[in-house]
Amino acid sequence: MSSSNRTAHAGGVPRTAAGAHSDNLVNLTEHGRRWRTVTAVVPTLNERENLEWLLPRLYANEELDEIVIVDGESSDGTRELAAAYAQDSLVPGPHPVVRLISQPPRGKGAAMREGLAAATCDMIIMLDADGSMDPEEFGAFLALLRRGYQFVKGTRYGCGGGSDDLTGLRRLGNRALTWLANRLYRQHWTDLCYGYVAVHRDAVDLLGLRSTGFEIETEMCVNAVRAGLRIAEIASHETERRFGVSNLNTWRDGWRVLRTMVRLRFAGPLDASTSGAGAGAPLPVAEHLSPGALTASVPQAAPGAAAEDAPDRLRLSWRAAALSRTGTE
Ligand SMILES: Nc1nc2c(ncn2[C@@H]2O[C@H](COP(=O)(O)OP(=O)(O)O)[C@@H](O)[C@H]2O)c(=O)[nH]1
Ligand SMILES: [Mg+2]
Repeated sequence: MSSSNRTAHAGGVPRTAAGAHSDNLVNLTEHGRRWRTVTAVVPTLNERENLEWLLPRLYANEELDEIVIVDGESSDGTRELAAAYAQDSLVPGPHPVVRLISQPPRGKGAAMREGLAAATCDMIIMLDADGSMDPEEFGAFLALLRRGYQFVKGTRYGCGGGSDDLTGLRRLGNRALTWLANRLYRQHWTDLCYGYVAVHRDAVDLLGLRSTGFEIETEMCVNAVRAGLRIAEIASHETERRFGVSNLNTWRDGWRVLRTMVRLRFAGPLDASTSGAGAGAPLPVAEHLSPGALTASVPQAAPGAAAEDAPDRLRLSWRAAALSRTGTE
């Protein structure tokens, strides 16, 4: 593994890995002339109460152009709430376009792959629906993507990072798995199993993702190394899941993470020809939902975003109109 794959740690300020790829970083001044669009991908499995916290914040987030929600056939009203936002977003306005995809609950990895394949913007941010990851941190992730990194992973360790959610056992397991990943892939990561990640759309096609479960985060990280992507870590604070309980099983999913990182280390070069968010194990058939009979409605004034105060964002109006014209919703 060449040193050019070393991750740059960013507890607020990026540090290039031993100057290994600083030459490749984008000249920010020059880049500032290009407008790039952003998709948030959110997997949901019975997260209605959490979505009531998260969705208004995403909908009002000025960084976002598109929100892709991949729902695992939730039975608690998650789907209806997401569909209400998808419906509302068809009207051009100062908000992102919301797209809802439904698929059988085959695991977070399957949902993420579906969401990544559906995302249409230049940059993609992945976050959980449980309200543990704050959209206020988007700017920090995106700044590193704009700076030229292709894969930016959040870390709950180091200066500025933290977690109110990790149990002692999960903390210990994550430490051990991160240590092993660093040995196997010659990295300096501080956090392996954290799903707050941002990636350039073009790089998604190089990751060759095949996971269906929680090991997807590990697969993304190690395949980013195998694909030779420029990787950075950024400090992030994970709060407790707001409602409900985690779907993760510490022992079962820890084992899957371990197996994945070891298998991929000795799997030879990553075959880009079979790469792509939809590559690998077949995905269950997903339904791209049109917002039909709705039993939920979008709050009129999303917190922190009074519609009349919102800036005129022509690009969003254009995008919403374009997507509705092509019948994507
Ligand atoms: N669509 C879909 N989402 C899932 C599935 N399993 C978990 N998720 C979502 O993945 C995210 C992470 O799951 P979570 O239970 O919070 O795991 P933790 O953060 O590791 O404790 C949450 O937004 C879940 O709703 C699934 O089978 N299908
Ligand atoms: Mg969570």
